[in-house]
Amino acid sequence: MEFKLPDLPYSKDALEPGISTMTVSIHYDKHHRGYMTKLEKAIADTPESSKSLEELVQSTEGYVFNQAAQVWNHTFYWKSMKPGGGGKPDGALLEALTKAFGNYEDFKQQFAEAARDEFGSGWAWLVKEGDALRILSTSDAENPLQRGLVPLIACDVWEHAYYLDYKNERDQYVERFIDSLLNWDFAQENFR
Ligand code: MN3
Repeated sequence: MEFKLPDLPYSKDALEPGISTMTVSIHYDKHHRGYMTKLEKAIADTPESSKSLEELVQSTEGYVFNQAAQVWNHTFYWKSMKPGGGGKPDGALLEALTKAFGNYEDFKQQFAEAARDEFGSGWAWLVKEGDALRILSTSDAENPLQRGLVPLIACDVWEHAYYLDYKNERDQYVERFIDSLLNWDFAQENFR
């Protein structure tokens, strides 16, 4: 199947001041698009080229998996943020969050810790396992779909996601992600 890099769900300057136009531009145009280009090249004229992106993520390993999962993860990451995001979810999602973590503040702290403490490059996720929510961190391109989990939110903690704006201060980036960018509407869609 033919892949197309999805458009960003907002303009490149829309996440300012949390994430700069420069970071979004490089991250989307160079990194995200770069994974797509490498994936297309790697699977051209192979049986893999007839699979969907989700199928590739769940059935490949090594180089092809890394490119496919990074395409999928980044598309999910862009949707996990919105201008003027943050705040608390409501309804059933808030109930599930409270059940899993005690309260919103404890969720926030645990998510921030998972994002901060992931050693090297990787991702922090809010996922659904059965009916319960949990926080997961993964290395490199690893992805919750591989483990049969339902991702609700992804935070990219590769250095390219924050280094231009926050230098080595990953925790400041993560705090901004949670407090003013996190798209609870998207989490709610995935929670159903
Ligand atoms: Mn990235």
